[in-house]
Formats: sequence, structure tokens, C-alpha cells
Amino acid sequence: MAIERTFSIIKPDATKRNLTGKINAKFEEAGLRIVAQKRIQMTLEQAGQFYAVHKERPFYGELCEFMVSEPVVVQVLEGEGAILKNREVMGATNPADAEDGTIRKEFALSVGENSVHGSDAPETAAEEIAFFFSGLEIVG
Ligand code: DAT
Ligand code: MG
Repeated sequence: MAIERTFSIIKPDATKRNLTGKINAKFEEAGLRIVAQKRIQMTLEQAGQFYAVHKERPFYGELCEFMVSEPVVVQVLEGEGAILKNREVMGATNPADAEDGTIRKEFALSVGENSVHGSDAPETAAEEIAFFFSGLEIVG
């Protein structure tokens, strides 16, 4: 499998509980390299645009408010099959369904406050990386 890049967010529930290092350890143990990372306060406009695909879902407003409730850490992860590998390390969206050892199983509080975001496909990974990072900020 080819070396890929994927986009990740350590969400407010996790930054608030000081879990950034523990979550990054999970990525690194899985062979994902953190090739870009910054802590930001997302704006409501950014959150709304970033999650526009979920605009019609009943949880959209709550999701956007949550994403601006505390700072987040946005990241680019790189590695063999990074997109799928990251989804495996994250675990299922609802922590109740997540496998043992996954980030969401260990750290997520609920389906909404689920500690991490990860891109779901090559096209979304490219779009999401470009939404938050310039090429110069990514050092492979
Ligand atoms: P994922 O983050 O696993 O890719 P998703 O793209 O379906 O999941 O949804 C994006 C986020 O929206 C998810 O991480 C948390 C929130 N969300 C999804 N389903 C939800 C629900 N039923 N109730 C509340 N929040 C939900
Ligand atoms: Mg998703």
C-alpha cells in the first residue's frame, strides 16, 4: 500500500482533558507520523464549513458548537495506508461500538464528544488538509 496523508483533529473534549499526548502516542505506535500539527481555536464559520456535509443532520448545530467550545489540535498524519489505518486507530464513531484499544473506546465521552476526527477517503483527506494547512507547514 502506498504512503498516504490524512487529516486529523484532536477534538475539544480531548484537549480539555489533556489527552493530546496520549492520543498522539496511539498514532505513533500505529506507525503514523505527525508531519504537521497546530493548536487552534476554530471559528464557528470554519466548523460550519468543515462539517458542511452534515448540514442537514439533526446534530449539525450541536457538532459545530462543540468544535468551537475549546481549542483543537489539527494534524496531518502520514504513513502506509494512513487514511484507513487512522480510522482503525480511532475506532467507531460511537464509542459504545468501538473496538478495545482504539482512541474512541479509551477516551471518547459520547457519540458527539468522541475525541478525534479523521478523514474517510483520499479526496476528503486532500480537501481537509488544504482547509487547515499550507504546503509549507507540512514537513514529511
Ligand atoms: P466520523 O467522525 O466517525 O467520521 P461522521 O462523519 O458520521 O463520523 O460524523 C461526524 C461527527 O458528527 C462525529 O464524529 C460526531 C458527530 N455525530 C455523528 N453522528 C452523531 C449522532 N448520531 N449524534 C450526535 N453527534 C453525531
Ligand atoms: Mg466523518
